[in-house]
This record gives sequence, structure tokens and C-alpha cells, in this order.
Amino acid sequence: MYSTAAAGAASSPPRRDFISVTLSPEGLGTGGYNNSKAWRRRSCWRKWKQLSRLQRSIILFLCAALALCGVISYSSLGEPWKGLANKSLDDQRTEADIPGLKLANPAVLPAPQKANGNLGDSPELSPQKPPKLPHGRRGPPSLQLKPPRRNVRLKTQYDTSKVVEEPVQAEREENPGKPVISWRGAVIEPDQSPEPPSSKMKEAEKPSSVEAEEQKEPVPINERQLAVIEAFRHAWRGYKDFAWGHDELKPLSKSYSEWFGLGLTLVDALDTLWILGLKEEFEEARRWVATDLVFDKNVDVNLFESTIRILGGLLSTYHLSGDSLFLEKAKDIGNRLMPAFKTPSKIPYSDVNIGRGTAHPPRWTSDSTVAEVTSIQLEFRELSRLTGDEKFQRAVEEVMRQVHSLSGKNDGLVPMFINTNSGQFTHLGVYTLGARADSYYEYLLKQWIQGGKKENELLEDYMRAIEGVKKHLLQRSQPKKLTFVGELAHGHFSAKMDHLVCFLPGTLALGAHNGLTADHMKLAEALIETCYQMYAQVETGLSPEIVHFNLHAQKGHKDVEIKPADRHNLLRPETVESLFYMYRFTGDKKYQDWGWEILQSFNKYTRVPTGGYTSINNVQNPSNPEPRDKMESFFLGETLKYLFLLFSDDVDLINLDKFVFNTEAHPLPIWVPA
Ligand code: DMJ
Repeated sequence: MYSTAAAGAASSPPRRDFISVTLSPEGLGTGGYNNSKAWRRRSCWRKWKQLSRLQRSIILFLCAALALCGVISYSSLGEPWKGLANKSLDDQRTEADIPGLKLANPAVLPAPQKANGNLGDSPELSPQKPPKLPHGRRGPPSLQLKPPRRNVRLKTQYDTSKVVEEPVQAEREENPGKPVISWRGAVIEPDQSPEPPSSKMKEAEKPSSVEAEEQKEPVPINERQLAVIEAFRHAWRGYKDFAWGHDELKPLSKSYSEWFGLGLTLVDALDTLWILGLKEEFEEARRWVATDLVFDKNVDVNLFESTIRILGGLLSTYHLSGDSLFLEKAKDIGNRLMPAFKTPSKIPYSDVNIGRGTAHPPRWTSDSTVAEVTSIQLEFRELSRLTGDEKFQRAVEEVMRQVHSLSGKNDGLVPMFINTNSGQFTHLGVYTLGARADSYYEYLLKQWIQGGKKENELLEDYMRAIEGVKKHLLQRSQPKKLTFVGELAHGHFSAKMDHLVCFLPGTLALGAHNGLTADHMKLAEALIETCYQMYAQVETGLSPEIVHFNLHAQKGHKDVEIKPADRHNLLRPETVESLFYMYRFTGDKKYQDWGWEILQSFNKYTRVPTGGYTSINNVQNPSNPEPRDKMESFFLGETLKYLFLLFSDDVDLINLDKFVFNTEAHPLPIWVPA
């Protein structure tokens, strides 16, 4: 059967084509080569005319089909190439201008930031979408349970061994434009450069062997990760059986406690479910969020806690799953928290009634806690980026702007309280990296990373604070000479260290990974050893809430002393969090082994047979650790998540050049500078 076009072409002799050939320069006899080319064309034409109509039609049809395929593939390639062009422009703009600062890693998402790098300058915002996920994908993918591979380990900037899997890298270079889907459903974008990766990247910037290898096959879950999944399932079972939809499980009394009445444990655990690949549990939790998570409630919530756990949890789950339900819920709670900022100073109140839209400080004071008002920025800034609504970002950056220039700091160290009327620090003269100040330091660095390393005041404050820590708070214990971070009260040093301070080695390592001075990595290594000893030197292998270090050697005394009031353990994450960073950045297996010991101790002393884990009152009594009957939401949101990540050799399992964890272990994307 002929198509109309083909039939028409066949019925009238294609004279015009013939004429155009004879009038071409070749046809005018301008040289041997041209003459022979013209001759070949005439001969082709004769052959063409000798073909039957059917033969000519088939050939024409095939040519048309080929041309059509060409057009389609050109248009589908066009978009990625547009992206490549934009990306290379972005890359040129990521350089920060701090002298001596080496910038190691590119950011990954478009940021609405202006490039002037100062606090308080609200960027122009436009709504942003989460990274692309495989079509129609919802919920975590199935786990790949395979025996652990040998000879594959993390290769990092601190790693001196050279484990490079060349064939994998070669394949990556052969298919530079092909996105790869990792086992957890995230799309790993190829190197977005118009040049082949091998010619563009310097040696130090090349993807690690594990990262490259992952493009070929999923990284299998290993035995230790399986043990974490088992622990998580056990905890989840308790929560599901006795506390479903409530804030916290009371595993011994098989009941629950409420704090905000917002299903805190469930929301805090959403992204852990995703990362651990617990698909069914994730779907079930998602259904609860869809139908039962309602913020229109006459309830007082703590601004900081609900931001880091609920808003942070919803935002990161949105990014991992691509499910807009979580963004809608995040917007809702974000809007309801905004009344907290309506204070005379714009330093937010600690508490908000999310149903009534009113806010207030605690009953006994008009102060807020410094860590609380300065550790909500990652979440509110991200909410602005996603929604295009600047108000969230403006509110939290105003806090940072004020704190940046306040007096009362001591070499970058901040007091613990700030007044919501005056906007000034109160209770001056006491400095700690523990409770009430801790995450101020963490968020200085992390905001700087989130924003594409351009906001120089954040970095300056961070660098100054770490110098302050070194100058005023660092000491060494006896007999093991452990480096620890103490406290300063009106000029008097106290050898007291909260377990909370153990976030610091991880943060220091993250800074070093992002190009800050190698000193920070050295300090991180010393401090994580101390944090580990806070577990290892205790009878149950679990750290107490607070330790006091011995500054003078005494016969029969360890480095760590524990006071009766401080010997509880709340299943906190800070040490395993730092172990995770240290392993990611050094590849040193001892950090995994230390984390493994800690998991064993949690299992031995805090696991409740009927489901769930409990905080305990006495880490020094293995025969009776005195269970407290409470499982904090951060055990699922943070502790088990960091343990799972610590045991993984997959640097793309929450790639630290693409995500920054909030202080509740919820990963948020790093922005690409605009
Ligand atoms: C968590 O809510 C967060 O990590 C916070 O920054 C500190 N306290 C708990 C965990 O210990």
C-alpha cells in the first residue's frame, strides 16, 4: 500500500532534483574529484529510476521513518543539554571568597539566594520541586539482601588507600549523560558537564569508587545494617501495638505519652522508614499522615522541637519520596508556627498554640533558649525555597542577623539565653556546647553548607566559635588524656561534658570535608575517641547524660566520673551521629566497630521484649539499669538512622555533598547558588 505522499513522488518524475544536481559546482566540471562526485550522483539517479514504484516507495518510507526518529531523539536530548549549560554557569558562581578556604564539593539544588553572602538579605524565592524520582515511585524500594561484597570500602579525601574500581569508572565515562537509579529510589545524576568527566574533573574531585560502582548495581545491605533494621522493626512494633498515632511509646506500661499530640514518633521516623527500605511500614505511616495528622488543634507546641522533628521530618520525607502530601503538611505546620516570631524583638517565643495562632514564652521568663531560636533555620529556609514564600526565611534569618552582632559573646561562644523583648543575651558569662547552646554552633556550619557556602557571616561565626572552644573549653583528662569540651561559668572552668556535646566531632568533620582547616578534623578525631570512651568506660557500655572528667590522675580512677543525678541514658544519638560522619569521611572501620558495640549495649540493656526500647536511669548498674518506660522519638528519627548509615559503605546513601542533616537527622537538600 502506498501512502499519498509516496505515490505522488513516484508518479511525477523528480526532474527538479536532477536539475539541481547538474547546476551544482560539481556539475560544472571544476576538478577531477568534483567531476567524479557528479558522475556518481548521476549514476545513482539512473539506478533510482530503474527501481520499481514499490521499491522507491519503500525506500522513501524508510527514509521518512529514520528522519522522524532523528527528530524525536534530538528533542529528548535537548533538555539535559540545557541543564548542562545552566549547571556549568552555576559552578562558576559557587566560589566563596573567604581567603584560604578550599571549597571541595558542589551543591546540588537551585537556590534562591542572592550572591551577596550576608545575613538578613532575603533571597528572591521561587517554588522548587524535589529531585526527580523514578516515574510513579512511592514509598521506599525493596531491599536488596545480598551477601556483603569484599574489597569494597569507602574512599574519601582522608583515605590514603587507593581502592579504585577502574572498569566501573570507565563505564561511567562511556555513559556520562545517563542518570542512574539507586536502590533506595533516588536518582543519581550524572556529571553535568559538557565535557567528559575524565577530562574535566581533577583527581581529588572524581567520584569515589563506591559511588561509581553503585551505578552498576545496588549496594547490598550488610549484616550490621540488617541488625539495625531488626532493632527498628522491634521498636516500631512496640509503637504500633501500644502507641500508634501518639507522641511517644511507654514500652513497659504498654501505653503512650503525649507531648504535642501530633504523632511525634511516627512523623520523626518517616524518613528512617524510607532509608531503611521498610516499604509496608512506610505506606502505613503515610496513610496515618494523610488521614490523621491534623495541625488545627488547640495545643501548645515548642517551636524548636516541632520544627526540627515535625517540619524537618516532613520536608525530608517529601524530598526522599517525592510525595506532595508531605510538603502540604510541612506548609501547614510551618504557617502555624509563624506567630512565634511576633515578639517585640523578633526573637521568637519558645511556645506556639498552633490552633489559636498565639505564642508565648515559658511561664517563668520572657527568655528563649539560644540553641532553640538559632536551630530552626535550615527547615524554615527550605520551606521558603520550596513554596516561594519568603516569610519563613526572612523570619529565621532576622534571628541570625541579630545574634551575629550581639554583645556578650566570648570569642564566638554564646550565652544560653536570649530575651524576646530586648533581643539581648541574658545570664551572661556561662558558656557550654551542651544543652541550650549546642545546635547554635551546628547550624552556623550547616546553614552555610545548605546555602552553597556563600553566607560568609555564618562561616565567620562558626570559625570564631571553634577557636573559642579551643581557647576556653578544651582540656585533657587523666589518666588516658582524653580531649574533652568542658564548660565555663564566670571565668571558672568545669570539667563537665553533656552527652549532647558529642554532636561536635561530626560537625567538625563535616566542616573539614567542606574545605575548612584540617585542624578541625584532628580535633574531631580526638573528641570522637572521648565520646566513645563515655560508653566504653561505663558498666553497661552506655553513656550517661553527663560526665565529669578527671583532670588529675588518681589511683583507681577512670577518666570519666558519673554523678548519681546524671547516670541516665535517653537513647540519644549524638555519638553514633558523629561516628557516622567520621566513618564517611575517613573510611576507618574502627568507627563502625564502636557503633556496633553501642548497638549491642542498647539491645542488651534498653530493649523491651514486648516491643520498643526504653531510656534507663542507671547506666552503671548492668543487673538493674532501671528502665524509665519511655522511648524518645529521636531513637527512631536519629539513633537508629545514624547507625544504619554508619554501617553502610554506600556514600550515596544520603550523599553528604547533596544533603545536610538537620539537628534531628532529617536530611535536607543542599542548594546550588543562584
Ligand atoms: C534531638 O532532639 C536533637 O538532636 C537535638 O538537637 C538535641 N536533642 C535531641 C537528641 O538528643
